[in-house]
Amino acid sequence: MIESWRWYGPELDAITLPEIAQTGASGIVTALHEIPYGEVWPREAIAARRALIEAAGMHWHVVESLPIHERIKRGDGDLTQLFANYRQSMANLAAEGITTICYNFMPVLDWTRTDLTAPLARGGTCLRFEAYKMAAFEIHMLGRAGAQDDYAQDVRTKAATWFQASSQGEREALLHAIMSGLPGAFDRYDIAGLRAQLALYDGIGRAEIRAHYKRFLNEVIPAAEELGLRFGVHPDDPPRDILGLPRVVSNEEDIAWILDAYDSPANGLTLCSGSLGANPQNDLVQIARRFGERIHFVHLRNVRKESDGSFEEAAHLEGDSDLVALIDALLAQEGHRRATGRRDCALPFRPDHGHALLDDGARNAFPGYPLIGRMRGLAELRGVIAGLKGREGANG
Ligand code: DNO
Ligand code: MN
Repeated sequence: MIESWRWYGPELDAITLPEIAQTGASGIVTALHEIPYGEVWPREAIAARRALIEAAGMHWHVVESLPIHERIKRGDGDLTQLFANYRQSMANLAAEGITTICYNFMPVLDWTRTDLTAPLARGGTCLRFEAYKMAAFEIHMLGRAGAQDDYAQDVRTKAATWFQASSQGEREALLHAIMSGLPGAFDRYDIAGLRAQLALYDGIGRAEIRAHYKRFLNEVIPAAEELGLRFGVHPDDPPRDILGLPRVVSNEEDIAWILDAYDSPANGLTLCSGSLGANPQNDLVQIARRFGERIHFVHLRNVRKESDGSFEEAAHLEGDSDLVALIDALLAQEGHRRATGRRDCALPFRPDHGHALLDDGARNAFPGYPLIGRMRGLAELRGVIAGLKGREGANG
C-alpha cells in the first residue's frame, strides 16, 4: 500500500510539504481547491502544483477531488460546457501523469459534523456527529419539515429542547461546524444561502439523482478509459440522507449500482472506512472483498457509533471498525492484482481525518486534518501493514 497524505495546497493548508515529508508519507493527495467548481484546471497550474510536490521529494498520487458542479448533480439545463470542462481537466491531469481521481456525488454539502472539537477522554479533540443537533439544525434552524421523518421521536424531542435553550452563539457554531466539510476555499453558506441551495433540489428524488449520476458516468468514463485515468467515488459522509436530500453512495447496494451503471475498471471506488463505517449495516471487509478490483484509493479511519445515529471519530485502531481485518482484505487484493499481472497493484491510502492532539490546536489546520493526529494515525496504520505483511512473508 502507498502511504499518502492530504494537502490543501500552498495557499490554504497550514501544514507545509517539508513537514509532510517528515511523516514518512510518499504520496500527496491534493486538488486545485482555488479553482471554482465547473472551471477547467489549466495544465500549467497542475504542472506547477506537481513541481512543488516533487521538489519536496514526494509524488502527487491522487486528485481529491475533481469536484462535480451542483448543476450536474441536479441535471440542470444544458450541461454540455460543464462536461466538456470536466473532460478537459481530466486530459490536463493525464498529461501531467496524474491518473487517480477521487470525487463525490453528495448534493450541496460534503462531509458533515455537528462538533469540530469534541473533547477526548485523554485530551485532544475529535470530530463528532450528534444526531439531535443535526435534527435541530434541519428541523428548527432550516425549517425542513420533511426532515422529521429521518429522526426517531426521542432525538426530535432532544432537538427541540436544545433549540429552545440554545443561544445565538451556539446556533452559529452549529452552522459553522456543519459547513466545515466543504473543502478548500469553497464558499460557506449562511442559513438563507443554504435554504436557497436546497430549494434548487425541490422535486429531485433518489431516482433523479441516480439518473444524473449515470449521465455523468456516461460523459466522463469513456474519456477516462482513453486517458488511462481511474475514478474512485468517495462514499457519502454520513452514509445516509441529510437535509432531506437523497444521497446515493451510502452502502454496498449503492456502490454495486454505481459500478454497474458504467461497467469499466475506470469507474471505481474510494473505499472510505470512516464514512461507510458510520452505518452499522455496512460490512467493510465484505465491501472491500466484493469490490476489491475496482478500489482505486483508500481512506482509513475509525468511528465509534451510538444507538441514536450519533458517532464520533475514534483513533484509527480504536472505535467499532476492525481496521486490521480491513487492511488484511486490502493486502489480499494487492496480492490478487500481482498474481493477475495488473500494473496498479499497490493501493494508495491516506490516514483520513485525525484527532487534534498536542500542539495541533495551535495551528489553523482544516478541521479533521491536523498534523500530529494524522501522523499518529499514519504511524499506527503503517505498523498494521508491516505486521500483516511480515506474517504473509513468514507464511511463505
Ligand atoms: C471524509 C473525507 C472527505 C472526503 C471528500 C471526498 O471522509 O475523506 O473530506 O475527502 O468528501 O470528496
Ligand atoms: Mn474519507
